[in-house]
Amino acid sequence: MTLAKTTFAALLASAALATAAGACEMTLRSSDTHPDGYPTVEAVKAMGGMVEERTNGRICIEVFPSAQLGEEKDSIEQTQFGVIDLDRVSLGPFNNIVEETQVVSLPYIFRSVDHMHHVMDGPIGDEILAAFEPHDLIGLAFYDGGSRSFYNSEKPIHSIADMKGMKFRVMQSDIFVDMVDALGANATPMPYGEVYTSIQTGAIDGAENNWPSYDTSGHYEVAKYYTLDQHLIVPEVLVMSKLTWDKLTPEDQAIVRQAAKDSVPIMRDLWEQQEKVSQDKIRAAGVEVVTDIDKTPFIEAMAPVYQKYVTTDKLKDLVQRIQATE
Ligand code: GTR
Repeated sequence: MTLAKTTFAALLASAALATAAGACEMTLRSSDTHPDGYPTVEAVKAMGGMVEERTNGRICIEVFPSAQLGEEKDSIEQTQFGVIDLDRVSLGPFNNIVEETQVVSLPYIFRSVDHMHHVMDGPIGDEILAAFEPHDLIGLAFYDGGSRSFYNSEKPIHSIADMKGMKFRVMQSDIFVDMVDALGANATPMPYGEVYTSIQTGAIDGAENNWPSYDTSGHYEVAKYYTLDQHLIVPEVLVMSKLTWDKLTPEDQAIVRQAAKDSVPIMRDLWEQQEKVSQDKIRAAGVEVVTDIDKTPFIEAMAPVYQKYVTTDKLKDLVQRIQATE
């Protein structure tokens, strides 16, 4: 942990030096919905440090946090068009674009974050990264998004029965709409940036997310009941516009790809620290956290979602291989 922090600081320092020297021939603009300091934002900055160092300052990365370049669905389109060069996004908003991402966005597909790492760090992860290319995107690396659970402003949820009729925001993906329907609640897909106000005004009762997002979005201020049903472990991805990629020499492409891979352990280390910090902050703020939840009925309720989405032989095979991964 100390090593990663030291490396990270050194990378940022070398990036600052290269930038100060004004040597960047190409500056890649990278989008993230999260604020400065969030693990994904800092990981892409660290990647930028590596890219600058390894290209002798020719290629730089500038991270635009807090959805400055747009909400995720729009930022994906902008990246496909080459307006944005790099985009760090959850796989959720890709579900309606890149079919293979649906499988790793299914509720309870991963048994744990470790299981998700084993799958995404292996051949299945490589296949999914490659699946972006026909959609004008280059999949570079997977990041973490912890596990997502429901929170709301109304009451503590102890069972599926408690969810009946409640309104939850989900990411803009059909799978998550069906997931919430299967739990007897109503789903409203909407951009992340609209969730706080929508809970505050009562347009929705709540949403679902991991500890760091629940914290940094401020949603815990308006939705004070969090139930750790952990229905989703959705990996996150860093993609590059294929238009930008094609402007790079093969050598520079290799540098960018390797730097993205090298930013993953930094991201995981920062993530582990942030999860603890966010959890402590949220509990200290008086949020009621329900931990004694029986997940079995939640898992069983997902059968129709699997039936609806896992239809082709390709997707069935992917699900089987994920389940068979230790
Ligand atoms: C976060 C994720 C973001 C975004 C957000 C959301 O956990 O890191 O990329 O997808 O959730 O719910 O929109």
